Amino acid sequence: PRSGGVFYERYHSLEDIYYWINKTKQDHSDMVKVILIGSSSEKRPLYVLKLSGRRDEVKRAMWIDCGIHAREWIAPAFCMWFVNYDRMWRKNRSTNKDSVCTGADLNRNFDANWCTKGASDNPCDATYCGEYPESEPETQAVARFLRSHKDTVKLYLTIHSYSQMLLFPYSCSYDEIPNHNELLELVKEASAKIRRYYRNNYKYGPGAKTIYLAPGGSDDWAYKLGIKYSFTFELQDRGRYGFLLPPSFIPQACNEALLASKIIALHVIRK
Ligand code: ING
Ligand code: ZN
Repeated sequence: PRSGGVFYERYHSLEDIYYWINKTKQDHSDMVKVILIGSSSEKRPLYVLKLSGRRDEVKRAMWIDCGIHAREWIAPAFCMWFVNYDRMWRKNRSTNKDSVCTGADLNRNFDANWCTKGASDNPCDATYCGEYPESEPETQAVARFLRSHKDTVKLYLTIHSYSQMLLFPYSCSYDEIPNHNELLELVKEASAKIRRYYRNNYKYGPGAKTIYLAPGGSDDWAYKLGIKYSFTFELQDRGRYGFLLPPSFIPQACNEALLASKIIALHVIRK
């Protein structure tokens, strides 16, 4: 049981629903297609929203129509509710005051150029930065622990998926870190070894340039805390399965990350 916000708890005019269809298509262009299948007797367009997890490849489908009978208002409300129900959750589950939307993006909630370009201050967005830096209990727990162990922790790794990348600071700005070349050499070597041993390609480089500008991330924060070896690994794959990586891929994905971890850890030990 879930609510997508007040919008989904109301009945809407046809005009609003057309607007919503268009917005949904734009916000989720990888999963939602809009198909015009005809027009009503009053010449208004009839649309199908085609939802698919994996880019379009249709094997088995399910049809839902809502509102064949005009006075049954709850029916179209359900169709919108259904489309909005999204199991691909990213954020934590905190409740936001002044908003019905749930969660903050923990990887935008750290104190590293917090909530600047690349994060959102809207609680309904996937990259919502939270109310203030470390406003979230999960962020705070990690930050507190690392602060109290910052002299012993020499290497920080944070693991995400997907896209196959080995990243290092900064993501929160285009500035180069003082030991840029050293970290670049490390991820370059790791990427080359992964290619050789596992025949798989990993991109590498500073976050902002390699993936996108993203303030408030944990690796940038750890770096600024003084941990000079700080990395984000983006594991398999490159988009074929995306977040829904089949279990049969687990061994190779983990071995690739293990190889990269070893190379980096060995370097840190020898320093
Ligand atoms: N990617 C990261 C994200 O939080 C990132 C990219 C890396 C941001 C390092 C900030 C710092 O957007 C995923 N897949 O979550
Ligand atoms: Zn992530």
